[in-house]
Amino acid sequence: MGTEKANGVSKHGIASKIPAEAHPLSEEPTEIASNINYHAQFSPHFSPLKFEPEQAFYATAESVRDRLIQQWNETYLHFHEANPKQTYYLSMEYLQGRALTNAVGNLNIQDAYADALNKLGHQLEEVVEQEKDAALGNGGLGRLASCFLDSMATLNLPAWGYGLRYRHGLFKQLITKEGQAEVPEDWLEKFSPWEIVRHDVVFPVRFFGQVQVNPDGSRKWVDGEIIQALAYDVPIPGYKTKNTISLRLWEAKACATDFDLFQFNDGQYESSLQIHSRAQQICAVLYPGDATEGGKLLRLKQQFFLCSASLQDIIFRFKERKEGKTPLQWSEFPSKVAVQLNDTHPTLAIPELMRLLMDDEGLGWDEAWDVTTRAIAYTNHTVLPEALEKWSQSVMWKLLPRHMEIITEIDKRFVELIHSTRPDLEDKVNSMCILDNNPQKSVVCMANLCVVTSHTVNGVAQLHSDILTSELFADYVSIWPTKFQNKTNGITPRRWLRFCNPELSNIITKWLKTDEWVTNLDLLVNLRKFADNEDLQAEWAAAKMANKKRLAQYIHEITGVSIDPNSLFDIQVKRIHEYKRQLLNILGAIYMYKKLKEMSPEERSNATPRTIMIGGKAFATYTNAKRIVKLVNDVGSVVNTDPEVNNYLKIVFVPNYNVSVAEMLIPGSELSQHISTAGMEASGTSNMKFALNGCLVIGTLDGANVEIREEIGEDNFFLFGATADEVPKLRKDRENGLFKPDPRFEEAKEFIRSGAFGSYDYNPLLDSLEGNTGYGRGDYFLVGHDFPSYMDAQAKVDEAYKDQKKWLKMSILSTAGSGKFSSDRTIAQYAKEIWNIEECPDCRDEMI
Ligand code: B1N
Repeated sequence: MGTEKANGVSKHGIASKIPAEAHPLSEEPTEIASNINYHAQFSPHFSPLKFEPEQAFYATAESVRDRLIQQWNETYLHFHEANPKQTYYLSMEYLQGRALTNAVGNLNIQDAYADALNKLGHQLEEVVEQEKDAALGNGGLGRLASCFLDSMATLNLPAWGYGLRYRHGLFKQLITKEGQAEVPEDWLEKFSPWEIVRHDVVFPVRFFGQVQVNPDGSRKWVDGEIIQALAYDVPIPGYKTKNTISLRLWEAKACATDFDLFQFNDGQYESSLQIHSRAQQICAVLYPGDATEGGKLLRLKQQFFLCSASLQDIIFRFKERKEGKTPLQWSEFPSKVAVQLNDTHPTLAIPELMRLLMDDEGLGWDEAWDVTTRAIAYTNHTVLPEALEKWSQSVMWKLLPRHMEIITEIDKRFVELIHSTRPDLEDKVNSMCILDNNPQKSVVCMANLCVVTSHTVNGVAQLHSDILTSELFADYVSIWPTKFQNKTNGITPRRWLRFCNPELSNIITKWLKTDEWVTNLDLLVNLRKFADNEDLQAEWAAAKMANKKRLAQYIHEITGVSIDPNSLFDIQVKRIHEYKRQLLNILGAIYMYKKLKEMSPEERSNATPRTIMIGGKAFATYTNAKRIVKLVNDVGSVVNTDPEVNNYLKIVFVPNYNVSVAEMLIPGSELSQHISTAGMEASGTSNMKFALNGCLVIGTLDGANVEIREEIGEDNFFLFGATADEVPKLRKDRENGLFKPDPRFEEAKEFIRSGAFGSYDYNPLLDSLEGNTGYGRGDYFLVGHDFPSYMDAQAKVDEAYKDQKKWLKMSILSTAGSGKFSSDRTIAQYAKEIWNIEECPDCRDEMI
């Protein structure tokens, strides 16, 4: 920043490396306080008579935002001049959560802002609580995108995110007597202080219309309806670096000239504004319900809107940076641009790039295909068949006729390639090609389009990537053996340890004698040698206890349930889904409850007291998931008010699980459950967050659990359940009536049937565990098979917890072994092995 230039830059114009800590902030807290005051007075959102925590939040955020904008502008200019190859991450989801703690933490100005707020009569901790979560995502996939942005910025990479500016993010979950209720979320109710509207960045996005064939044979997409994409930029600061990148979110707007003044003056108010209303629908909600045809069309429009606006912007920038320099060579595009597709949701980037290159820029097919295939890469996040996107061909022809021509041509050429080079794959063509022309279906298989086009396809954990290459995409591997990679997911250590758990962070810094672990998480391994040290263990236990108390207070405020900070805090938080098996957790809890009831008071006094917390949202139309939410709540109501056992067991449903709630729960956790049916959870990322915070994991060999167990040591992981290779045979056995349920499993189900938890009809849920065939029936998720080994593993947990010294050692080893799971490692691998981009720090002056 300007004030540091004089002492930060040597006479060669190269930055002298001033340690960031040496210059936390040039201004005095009084200067900052007056800046916050300035915003409180001159950003006229509130009455000047009030300066309550909410106003203090907005004024503080605006003050911090000014700094971000300055760095962000400088970063943009720097990239513009240096013109390095840049990555564009396309994602329909970002789960950013709150931004203030992260911003002041990354800029290393938290102490100065805390002091300044003090002078104004406020506490930073209280002020940050005023911020609403930006929840523009559903779960792991969206949160991963947000962690990636933090790492891209921190690693000084030239990289940007593109997404949509949903007016309403993920719904808010209320728990009523009937179970989950959804209410709309409203993060923009007042406004977001972090976004900058860019009236100078607007692109037209067309829908519907037809293809016009020109006399020279070239084609053009015409007519239909044009909606404007308007950019909102959210600056993303790196940790202790000046590099501040952009998350560009598109909003849909009608053109001002589309307003039919004649109709309006004629009294036809609604029809005169129709196009405005259609534009507003596009970004109205994250994931519009897709049960209806209208809902499906809207989701497809959203996807195309993101892809078209982003690619026009990328091409604009490619041209802008070339201006006045060498002549434009499209073959150079892939050496300046890497596009990463976050799952298949932005697949339409493929035909849209082809269209822009051919129809607008005049490239031939071969040239356009060469550019597209060298620029685009695809990450797969799931092997669940219902999540593999397939779009109706007829809907696509209507909405995107030119793109369907292009997809048809890609498909035709791919089929020809197989015919001409791989006759051995002839019988696989139908499952490998892009257009499924089976008249009953007639769909476009988006994953196949991604695999055929992308230069690289990756899975998100080793086991998942192995399943991709040996099963889902096995046939493509034989054509393109080097196309497939693994990139094990990661999480940002800033948000998920340094900022959410300052108590533990300070201990780590003290024992490692450095805070470099925040950007080099592998250093945590050096904690191993202190794992038996009693002083460290005592400090570790005290930090955990402080976090547990804070969590207990939160749970009491939110649910009215008192929980004992001396009990084992056992947490499972994630989207509610049958494959994630919250049902296994609650059945286990029911079994524990029943056994506790049957014990004598004497026997009971030997039990390990446990508080089981379960949280997560069920998709609004996913009936069985909602039944699970209801069951957990009903079981909790009975257990928590049962005076015979409630000193030994509490069961709490944590409502409205989101990023901010996670930041409270994870530091206070001791055991966390990652218990999906093996082979079904692509990676999981909360498993990494819990392990990093010294929480032990009970889990199956699924997703990233496999690697977590490898890293932290098998003695420090409570393993149970079938392996992924065993699953198909176990399902077959079940179909053939060969499954013999464990009596404990039968007992737990019977207890629910007996009405012990109320009169709600749980039979449909219990029935999903019975019978012998079918997805969603016949215990497809193998809850029954894994139940006995799960209960055995839980018994080991109870035993281990009794030996606190041993437990603390395991906890320390868990943190020590989590270095691999930094998203800095993941992003560095993407940068080197997929994107071929390099760090590009702005060395002209130092940030701090
Ligand atoms: O992506 C995460 C993984 O850690 C999880 O294991 C995986 O389940 C998750 C359709 C998805 N896969 N697919 C989705 C999200 C939204 C949607 O509309 C699918 N989410 C995942 C990060 O790799």
